[in-house]
Order: sequence, then C-alpha cells, then structure tokens
Amino acid sequence: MSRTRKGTPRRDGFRMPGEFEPHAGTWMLWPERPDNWRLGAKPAQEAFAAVAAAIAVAEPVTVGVSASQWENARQSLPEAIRVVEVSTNDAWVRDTGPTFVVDGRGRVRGVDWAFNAWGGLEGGLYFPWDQDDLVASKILDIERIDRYRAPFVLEGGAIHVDGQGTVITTEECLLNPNRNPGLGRADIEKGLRDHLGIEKVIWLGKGVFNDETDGHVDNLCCFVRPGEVALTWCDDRDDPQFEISRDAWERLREARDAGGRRLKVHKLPQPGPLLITKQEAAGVDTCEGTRPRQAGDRMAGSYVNSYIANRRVVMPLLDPRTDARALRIVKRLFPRREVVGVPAREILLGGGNIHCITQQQPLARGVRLVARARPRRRAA
Ligand code: KQY
Repeated sequence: MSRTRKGTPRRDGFRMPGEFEPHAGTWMLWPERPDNWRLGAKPAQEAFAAVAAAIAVAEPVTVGVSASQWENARQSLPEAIRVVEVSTNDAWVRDTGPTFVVDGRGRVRGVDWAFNAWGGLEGGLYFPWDQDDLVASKILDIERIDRYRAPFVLEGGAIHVDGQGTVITTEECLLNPNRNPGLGRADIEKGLRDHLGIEKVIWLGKGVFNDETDGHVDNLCCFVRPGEVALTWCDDRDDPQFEISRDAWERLREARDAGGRRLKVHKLPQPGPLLITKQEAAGVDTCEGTRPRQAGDRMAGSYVNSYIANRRVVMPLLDPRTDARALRIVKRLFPRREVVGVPAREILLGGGNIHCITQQQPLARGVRLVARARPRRRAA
C-alpha cells in the first residue's frame, strides 16, 4: 500500500520533472461515458487505443478501465499494454491522476490534488466526480508510491514545468473562483512551490478560446525543454484566439525563468476553427449535470496538446490544412525524438486532447537495482 505523507514535496526535497525527462511509463484511462463520448464512446476508444499503441512503442503503458469495459479494452489494446481495473467518472488522467515528483536520491512520490470536475457546481463539467477524485490514490497504490494529498483543487493540465524550478499556468484557470474560492494569487503560488518544488510561477492570462477546462495551459503553451516553450498561434486578427495568443506571447517574452533566463517562444499554428457537426452532436447522450454538446460549438483544438514520451512525441492530427505544417515544426523542436501524428478529432470532441488523456510516471534514477555484493571475507 502507498503511504500518505505529511508535509510537502518541497520540504522533503522533491520536484516535478519536465515531461521531456525519462519516463518509467505512461498512464491512461479508458473512455466510456456516452454523455461525453459520442456513439457509446466507440470512436473515442479507437482513438485512445491508437494513442496508447503509439506511446507503447517507446515506453510501458498502463490503461485503467472499469469492470464492465475490461474485456473490451483488453481486446482493443495491444498485448504489451497493461490493463488494470480502475473505476472512474471519465478518462482524463492528466487531471485526475497523480503528478509524480522525484528527489535527488532516485525516489518517486505522487501529488494527489483535490479534483472537482473543472469547477464543481460552478460551471464544472459533470456530476458526480467522486470516483475521479480517487484515481490518483488508486494509481499510487498500484505502484506502491507514497502520496501527498494537496489541500487545494488543481488539475494536471493546468500546469507545465521545466523541471528546473519554473511552472507556467493561466490566471483563467488557477485564479478561477470555481477551483479555490478562498485562495488568492499568493496562496496559489505558495501551493505550487510547495507541491511542485518550483521557485518561479509564470502567469499567462487566458487559455485557448472556448476551452471548457477554463483555460488549461497544456492546450495553450508547453515547455519543450528548459528555456523553450511552444505556444499555439493564430494570425487572424478577427479570431478570438489572436488576442489570447498575443497576450501570452508578450508575457512569455517578458518573463524570466527560475534560472533568470529569457524564454525562447516557438509558435505552433492553430488548427481550424474546428466546429462540432450536427451528426457528431447527435451521437452524444443528453444527461442532466453534464455539459451538453451542440452542433456549431467551436472546439479548443491545439497541437500544443501533444505528449512527450521517451524518444517519441505523439501529436494530435486535427485539420488537414495545418497538420503537416505543425508536424514539421514539432519535428524541428524535438530533433532527437520521432514525432508521430495520431488522428485525434474524437478525443477533441470529448473536450481535450492527447496530453489530457496521458500522465507520465518518471523514471526513478540513481536507484541501485542490483543487490549490493557482500563484502568479501578476509583470507585467514
Ligand atoms: O482537457 C482536459 N484536460 C479535460 C477536458 C475534460 C472534458 C470533459 N468533458
């Protein structure tokens, strides 16, 4: 069983590593709720299976699945992928899973943030969310990794770190009263310092236009390595994304990271605008308490919502007009990794993308795996 630790990761010498640091593996969850995923989640399951298979080429993947979907998921996923039974309310492990932290002695622990389905009863996306709030504990228990329960609401998609003391996040999400109404900017910064082991918070303003998470940074901007970020970009002045990206660009250009460096900002073209079709909306069940899907609604598509695995980057394919250009840029940003595109519209229809459905578990480094040789007996 995993132990729940008192205190904070920072006090114990732990930090969240950058996603580009070595992984022991990736966690995912299996989509099934028909009020979020169209056609009983069949098209989404196919897309999730393709993402899992693309990552499994590079590192071990585990998929958590409900009891009723276990056989179906097992059949749909490559043999190399471990399938374990985990009850959830939905399949966004970036937000419901643990944020893993490491220390200089090769130890790994997990932060279990409080979860309220992206806003609780004030604009949250579904009710109830009790099983989702247990996902981090369950994963840490399976892995026998010690846990810190953070005393505030946060989703993993709301933060990106450089692993060297800097976090980027958005005001739209982390200062939203539907997450932590009693906490101000300084309190949130302290919570981030204590639980991620960081020194510097870079605040962006809004997230991607119409992002139902209230502007998660992982859809807008991510670290590709320390000192360099990718930012979703829009050149059309009449598009609401134009101002959002320009404001983020200015803040990033003015910012200094924890090491005092200026950031290099790489622009990634925005796909779309991508709208939900009538047919797609009609495939989603209506359910009281779940945010409805309507034909014509604009989706928050972004290539930034990619996943950096060991030796590989898995990027969503969203729009034939921009996919090839985005792939070229991402390949340039990761010259030592293979970049693969996976069709991801079905994931976007559920409200997020590849980064939102994955959670990296860092490699415990410096751990001696081989039993120490016994000291030789002195010859008599
Ligand atoms: O993008 C995410 N990190 C989660 C999106 C949740 C959408 C629920 N419908």
